[in-house]
Amino acid sequence: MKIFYPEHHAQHAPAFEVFDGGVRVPYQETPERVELLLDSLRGRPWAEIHPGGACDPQAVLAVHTPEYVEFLRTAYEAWGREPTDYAKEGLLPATFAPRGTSRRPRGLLGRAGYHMSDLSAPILAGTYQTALDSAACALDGARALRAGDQAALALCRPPGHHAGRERCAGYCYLNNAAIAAQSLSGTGRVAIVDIDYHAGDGTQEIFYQRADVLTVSLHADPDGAYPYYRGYAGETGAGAGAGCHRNFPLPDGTGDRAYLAALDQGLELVAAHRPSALVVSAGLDLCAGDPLGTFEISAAGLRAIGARLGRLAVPTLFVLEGGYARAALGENLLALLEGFSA
Ligand code: SP5
Ligand code: ZN
Repeated sequence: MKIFYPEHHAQHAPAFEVFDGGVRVPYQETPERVELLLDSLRGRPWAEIHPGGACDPQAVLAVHTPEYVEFLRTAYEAWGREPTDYAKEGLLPATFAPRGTSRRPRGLLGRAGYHMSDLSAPILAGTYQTALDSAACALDGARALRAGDQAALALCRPPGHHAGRERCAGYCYLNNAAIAAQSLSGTGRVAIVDIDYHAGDGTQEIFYQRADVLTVSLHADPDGAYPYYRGYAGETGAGAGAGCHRNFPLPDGTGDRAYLAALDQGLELVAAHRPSALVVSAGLDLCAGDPLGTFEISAAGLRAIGARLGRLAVPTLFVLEGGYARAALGENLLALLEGFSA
């Protein structure tokens, strides 16, 4: 299996994020995550590890707006030129756009609050380039599928599934899985299955009106968990895409049995869609013990998830999303991939 990773991902390494209540905590989405995953893959006879290539800007613009990409590209430097009476870290606004506004402000902080929706996706010096490199890995994986590989893995960092068409959030800037799925949709129907603990709200938003890209997400019930505003069971697509999105909100404490039952329902929809490619938004934060999750999925559960995905017998691109339980990341990824290939 070809595995692509962004070689210089450590150039994006925010020092902190802000949790509810205003408490500044160490940033959870660390460079160490990808290093740990690479360590667990090295030495596996089936793992062909490659640094990712350069990003095709057109592939990014097929998913994100030019205004947003331009904002990501220029925001850090512009922030450096803003006068403040405190030392600057990354760009992180304190005011966010309300609904239904008439226009995007011209000033930097107004644009920042327009394109950001929480305090977990600051823009640092290396953020834009790293986000492009991360998306490039997903595109490299998509290319491997087009060339005939049955599976590929993109160890994307930063992750992507919370990034909307013109919005960063939840450690995500560019929606890697969506960019890969969009590129694969040029040659046939695509399905995205999102197993990250958090609802894939950005991916949902991007393909909500599309009939050719089916999106299915299993996640913590947004009534009580991040990202709160999307991921409800009643959201099933709109317009031409009516019926082409499905959410499976699951309660705290969800274990292997209940998870697999929901997954089986989701995968029935995938099979009925008859995709020519499958993209799996592979967050590992669904696993028991994850500091940001509340599910109790075991390594055996992950292996079973992988096996069910493999049974679809569709060329499959795994795209890393979340997963923060340092000690267990490697084991869990291997369980998912080995279950898939078994
Ligand atoms: C890609 C991804 O997994 N992004 C997730 C971003 C979640 N950000 C919200 C974190 C809320 C943390 N709440 C603390 C729970 C500690 N038990
Ligand atoms: Zn997550």
